[in-house]
Amino acid sequence: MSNTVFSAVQPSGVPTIANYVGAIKNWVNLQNEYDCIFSIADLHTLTVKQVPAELRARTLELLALYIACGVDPEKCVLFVQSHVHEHAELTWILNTITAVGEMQRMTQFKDKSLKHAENINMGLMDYPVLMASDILLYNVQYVPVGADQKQHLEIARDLAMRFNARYSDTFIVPEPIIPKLGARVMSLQEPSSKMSKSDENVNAFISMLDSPDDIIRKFRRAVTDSDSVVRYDEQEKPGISNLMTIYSVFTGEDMDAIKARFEGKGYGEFKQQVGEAVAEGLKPIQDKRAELLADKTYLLSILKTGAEKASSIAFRTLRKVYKKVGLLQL
Ligand code: ATP
Ligand code: LTN
Repeated sequence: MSNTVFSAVQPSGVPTIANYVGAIKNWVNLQNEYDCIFSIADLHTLTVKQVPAELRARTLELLALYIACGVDPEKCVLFVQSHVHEHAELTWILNTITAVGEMQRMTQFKDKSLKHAENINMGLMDYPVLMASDILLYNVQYVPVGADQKQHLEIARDLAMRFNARYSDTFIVPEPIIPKLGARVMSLQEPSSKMSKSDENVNAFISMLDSPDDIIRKFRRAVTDSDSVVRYDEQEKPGISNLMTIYSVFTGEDMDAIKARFEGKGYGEFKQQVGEAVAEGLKPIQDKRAELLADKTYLLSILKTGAEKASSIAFRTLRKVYKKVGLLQL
């Protein structure tokens, strides 16, 4: 049993509170108990068209955000996926045991193919195999992610088992850690779909960089039902339930306490309070991020150390894999 945790976020836009609540915030809680490796999945973002200079800038900005959220570079390995070439190499090997059909059935592939119909590239279809390689290279036991990544984790597990069965025991079969609260933060404008940083409607998400005024305004405009009782009910009241979840994550109050607090107060007051709690929670993160970004040398030094540590593990795993599949070693 390994004690290692791995996760990553793509530098594909400005992260939202959904990425924070569903992923990054939970990493912080794991770093004291586990050997944690957190990556910036830049290769994954290339599956959708990017502006090169922006991608480069966002990569460093995402590192600053990780640290500003409380991910400690002294405790965790932090690195950029493309700095460790073994990710792409293991992907090639795992591709040879992956069926085209199972990739075509992936929910994210189907969604993104509809959204980017002009650019349905091989990488988009192969996305889950690259993600499996990220995880399997590091002999990882746990992968903390939001609920939307569960299907990709299943693929990583299947590929680990398939490889082990075909070539003898090599990979640990990883398990997802999906938070009880906030695993699927919903859009503020359409509570039936997930909050996503690439939504065209900026009112649908709260970015980690939104100003207090924007945050409060977006929550005030959030789509809810026409009732006026603050009560958790995902089926009947998806909008309010989503706001309660966000409020709960940011204040630590449970659903019963929230319901009692807003008894008889109406939605206007509730939405205002959610906005204020989120704005207050994000302020120190935003300040810290700005401070970190002023020192690029420091950020790059973290990535250099991270790449070295990650490479030494990845190198050993890939060498073992190459040997098992029959590639001649020098
Ligand atoms: P994109 O819109 O570009 O596809 P995204 O917002 O879905 O991006 P990712 O970079 O794909 O974000 O995901 C980073 C992490 O955030 C993953 O662990 C993912 O599960 C989590 N996450 C993404 N969206 C949500 C959400 N709505 N609720 C909870 N967690 C989420
Ligand atoms: N596909 C993930 C990001 C990601 C990831 C990983 C998460 C890339 N590689 C490995 C966990 C483990 C996403 O959230 N979109």
